[in-house]
Amino acid sequence: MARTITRGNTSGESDKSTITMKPLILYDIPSQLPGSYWSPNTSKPRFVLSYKELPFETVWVEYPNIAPVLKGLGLTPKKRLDGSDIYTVPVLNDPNTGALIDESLEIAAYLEKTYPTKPIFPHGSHMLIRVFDSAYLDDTQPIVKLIYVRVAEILNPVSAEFFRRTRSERLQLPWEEFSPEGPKRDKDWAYLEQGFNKGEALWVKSGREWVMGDTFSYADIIVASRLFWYKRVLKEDEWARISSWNGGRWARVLDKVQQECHLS
Ligand SMILES: N[C@@H](CCC(=O)N[C@@H](CS)C(=O)NCC(=O)O)C(=O)O
Repeated sequence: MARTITRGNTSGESDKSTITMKPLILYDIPSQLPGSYWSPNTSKPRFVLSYKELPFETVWVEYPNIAPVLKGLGLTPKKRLDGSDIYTVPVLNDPNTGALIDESLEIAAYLEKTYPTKPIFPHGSHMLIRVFDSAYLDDTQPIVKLIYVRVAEILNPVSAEFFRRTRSERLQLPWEEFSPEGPKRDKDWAYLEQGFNKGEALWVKSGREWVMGDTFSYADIIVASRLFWYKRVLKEDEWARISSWNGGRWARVLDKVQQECHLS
């Protein structure tokens, strides 16, 4: 039956359209930022849904509620390296098919298979993009501690407390020592800049617009989701620092992906 739904977007504007499918449901973590969403992992399915022009709604879940809510949905936990259980978002529920999926990459694969219009794994690139997805995380690790500090600053208090405590436990490091201003933080910035320089070298070699050359794909969403995270949670001067690298490449890359996905 046709129904009028409000399409999920981040600009705060509502785009009413009459469509014949039920909105998909994306589980995400809220923040105090305008538009709320900030997480790199949950922004990936958000980019995909928006790119494919699929209607969706968000269920906001604070950090301490992620495990009970996902358990309640019937999902099984994943295992951390130490063998303990962990539940994570994003999770996507598609009421049109009954599917319930976690892991951003599996959500992307599901959406591609179920809603193939506007492909995100074009030209048979599914397997290559899976490899790209796991390779992409490596260069950014040291700076993640500064990002965590910034994340705690934008979360709602109930999530911020949980986030600080659990990250401190997982990294076995007192929160105050995550990213003290000074030589340690400077070193992490230098490492991050090196990582971006490597990315720049690849981009220059390719000389093309997107990771796959002239064709937009999920690989661009992977790149953009991390940039988006930095832009959202870092202080203005910190994002300005990243934007100034490589002739302003990174702010441009993020802008272009956001435009392509109609997502601000
Ligand atoms: N590999 C997962 C990672 C998801 C993930 O780490 N999600 C974080 C939020 S960005 C989470 O839910 N963490 C729960 C916790 O730390 O308790 C994916 O790509 O979906």
